[in-house]
Amino acid sequence: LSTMVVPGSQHKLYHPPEGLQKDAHVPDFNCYLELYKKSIEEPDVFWKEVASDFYWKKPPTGQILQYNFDVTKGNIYVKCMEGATTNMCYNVLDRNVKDKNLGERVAFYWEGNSPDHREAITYGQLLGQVCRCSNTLKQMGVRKGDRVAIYLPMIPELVYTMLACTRIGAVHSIVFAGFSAESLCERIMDSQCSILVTADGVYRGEKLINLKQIADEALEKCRENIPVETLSTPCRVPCPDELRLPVVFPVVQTPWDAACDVCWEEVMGQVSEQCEPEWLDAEDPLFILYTSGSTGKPKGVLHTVAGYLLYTSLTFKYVFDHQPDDVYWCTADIGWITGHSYITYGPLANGATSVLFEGIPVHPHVGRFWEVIEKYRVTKFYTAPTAIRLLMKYGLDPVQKYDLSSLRILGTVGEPINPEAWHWYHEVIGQKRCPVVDTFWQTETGGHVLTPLPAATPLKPGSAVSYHHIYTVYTVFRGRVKGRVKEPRSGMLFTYFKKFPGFYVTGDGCRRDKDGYYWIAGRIDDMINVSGHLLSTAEVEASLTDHGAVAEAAVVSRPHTVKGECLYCFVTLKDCREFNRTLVDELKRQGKIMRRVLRQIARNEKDLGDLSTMADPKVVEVLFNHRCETA
Ligand code: 6R9
Repeated sequence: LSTMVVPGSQHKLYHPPEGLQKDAHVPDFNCYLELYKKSIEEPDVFWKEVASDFYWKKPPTGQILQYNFDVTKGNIYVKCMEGATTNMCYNVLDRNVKDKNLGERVAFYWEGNSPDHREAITYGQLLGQVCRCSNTLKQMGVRKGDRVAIYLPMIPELVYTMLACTRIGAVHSIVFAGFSAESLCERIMDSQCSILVTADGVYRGEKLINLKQIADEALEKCRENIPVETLSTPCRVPCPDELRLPVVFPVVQTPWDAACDVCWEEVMGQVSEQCEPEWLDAEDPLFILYTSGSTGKPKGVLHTVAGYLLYTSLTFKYVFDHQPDDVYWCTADIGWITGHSYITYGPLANGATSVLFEGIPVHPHVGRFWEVIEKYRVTKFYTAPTAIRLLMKYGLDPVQKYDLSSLRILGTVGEPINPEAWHWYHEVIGQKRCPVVDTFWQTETGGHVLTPLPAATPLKPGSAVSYHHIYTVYTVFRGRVKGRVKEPRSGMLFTYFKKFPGFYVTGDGCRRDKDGYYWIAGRIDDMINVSGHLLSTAEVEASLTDHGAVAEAAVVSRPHTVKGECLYCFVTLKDCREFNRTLVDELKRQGKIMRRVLRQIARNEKDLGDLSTMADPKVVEVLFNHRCETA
């Protein structure tokens, strides 16, 4: 890789390696400029070409892209491929298996939490499993437009279920399997899901998470929150049923309620491997995913079929310069947008072979990532700066044990990457051979917004993006104004246009240097990015003030060497309370009111089960002693 210092610039430029440029989709900067020009001057021609790779049951009736981003000119809208009908699942599976003859190609190398657990799933097998799951969901009454909550760890069944939803036109709402019962319930209620798909439990590293138990708690909360009469209207009831997964690995004995629990293995065995896809309108909903909102309530982001398909497939192909012999690995969890777009939809739409990883970077040892790269000969690797900073701490030894010579492109996402981490990633992991694509984007945008292209863009370490970037393939980025982009994007949401008419506001601040490179400076709203995950300060403040001792709370961010940012909380206490270690511990746990226990106290049920997560289990006895018998 050749490097040079731009006259007048303090930053070295890292140029794309020639070897990579040879067969790249966008082999050099001029080629990029041509694409860019075409996308701006002839957007319809540009997108028609992208769309021509996919199957449309009915072609679009009008222009491929129609939009208004200017609130002063009427309602904000974006329409992509209006009038067309299609199916996401058909495009990412059937098209690959039948039209492209890729049935035998591995879609996923699944690698479990333990290195001994692995499975290779071909496109053909994936299609079969997805059809079975589709038939199962249909048998359980799920119809087009219904919402299905998915609370699963990183196991193949997660991919089967999400694709099954898209096959039958149901809208999946995936909740990260690390969220609490409260969060799960809140999301189920908000999108009025009729079914919840979960697993018994999962080991994350050495820690066991009892998912089914948490799911049961969440459903109980949901049922408490809806009026009884609603309960009698079956299709409106959140989660009357539950589809349960088998014990994937022997974990725990889970409670079982035959009245509403359904066992995955039993039902999947009884249904056919064939299922006709439901043909949907291009603008029909595809999925809902919740992201933190600055008001404190999670925000449900809805993506629609055609725009999301075109955008994730195009960005995956160009940004990771996808080639047929690649083994691609994105370490995100599918519970986040990165996993939706760049583990499931983008890669599958390109017929890619990916690693699907259930584990964590430090289990059973701190070289696990590098071991997996060697094991599957990974060529493109996509992770978060927080993971890089964590693994940097362990030095070179854990890396040098493994052969990383298969790697060709590295990527990061989720938060700004500091130059120190960038250099370590580039030198130690990429062995100075691999460009680092630092991709800036959001749940709302569905796909990359600002990013270098690996064979076309010289890089500056720590600059989130380069001077020209994929987003400008069809938008104009006005860098002078903080975090604003102009013109539409497929897969884009319809909000955030109020502040600057005609512009989408990302909520991030950014600096543009004299060479035209953008440096994302972090959020300009009340959001904090901890380990690549956005938290709303309002939400944390609300949780703190829920505690009886707290009068007021204010939460701000503080830099953290591994997590990027961490929460720094100021609280003022009510007069009678004293600040001490116990209170601090309580506040850290705040937000988990154990309603299960309170309910049992109210009902005088003495067998309370596990109280180990309570701040002070002794309080239970006190509450029992003061129970009020009369209603
Ligand atoms: C994909 C994802 C979005 C927020 C975004 C910004 C931050 C993401 C970044 C980045 C600097 C990058 N962010 N990628 N900041 N450089 N390469 O993370 O979506 O969870 O919705 O978060 O993350 O602040 O606004 P999401």
